[in-house]
Amino acid sequence: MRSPNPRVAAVHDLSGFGRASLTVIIPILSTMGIQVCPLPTAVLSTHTGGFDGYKFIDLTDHLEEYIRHWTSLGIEFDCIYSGFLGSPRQIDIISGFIESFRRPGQLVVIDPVMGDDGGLYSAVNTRMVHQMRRYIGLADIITPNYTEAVYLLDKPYKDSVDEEEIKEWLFLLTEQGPDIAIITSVPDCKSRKTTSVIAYNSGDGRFWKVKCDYIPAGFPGTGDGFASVMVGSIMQRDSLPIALDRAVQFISSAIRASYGHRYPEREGVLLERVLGNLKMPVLTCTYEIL
Ligand code: PXL
Repeated sequence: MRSPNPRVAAVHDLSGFGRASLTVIIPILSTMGIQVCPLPTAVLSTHTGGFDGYKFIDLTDHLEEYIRHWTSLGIEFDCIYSGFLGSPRQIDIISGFIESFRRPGQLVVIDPVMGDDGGLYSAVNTRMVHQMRRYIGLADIITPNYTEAVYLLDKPYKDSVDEEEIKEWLFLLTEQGPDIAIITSVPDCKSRKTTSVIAYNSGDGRFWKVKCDYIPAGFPGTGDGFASVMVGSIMQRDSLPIALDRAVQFISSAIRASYGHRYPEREGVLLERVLGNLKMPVLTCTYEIL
């Protein structure tokens, strides 16, 4: 007999300060009624976006034993959700984990966390980018931001991009294996005031778009928040466009709740103030079909 709540294996780092990765993912998914089982890839004193001298404890050498224990217990997961990985070797180890813990009806979501604003995070190197291109083939859903999509597809980074070009990129990403590709923070070529999330489901050939108001702030961890709401929403059996709307609306509300206060952006959004929104139904949807 299994406990009734959906269960997710969350393969991410734990950053002690700054609201990113597991400190964002666990509260969001727990609020959405999902049991989170962390498989920590690294422990950091802070995330790497804006703090100098952070302590980085790489857990690569411990992962296989950790996974062996889970195997011996026969634990089953309804979803495997992978994000920031601490070394290129972890990609091989976690690929093996996904293959051996696969079960029918399970969802595999890979957020290929590598960078933002045109560059790679300081803990990510080009070897990881190359491995990531292969790794995303194991996923049902991938959620790169615009910068990560550029790196995955080896495209030049531009400040704005045509919608038709993004559709082509999404198609190319799904050709690498995932059924659904979602690109976040897509800059709008017509307006500096909006960005978009654009998604493609290769199963039915449909493209979806949700526009977001652009707020001139760069809070780290919002990509983790977006992907977590997507995971929670899909596990609650929402459709793809509804899940996109819920995730965009949640992150927008978190940014708006934070932006009016004056504190360092590197501390992330004031998640604690908006978590309750996840309990409410989506009343207005803004998604478009492209
Ligand atoms: O939010 C993505 C992320 C995850 N993990 C670590 C990070 C970042 C972004 O900066 O530094 C350690």
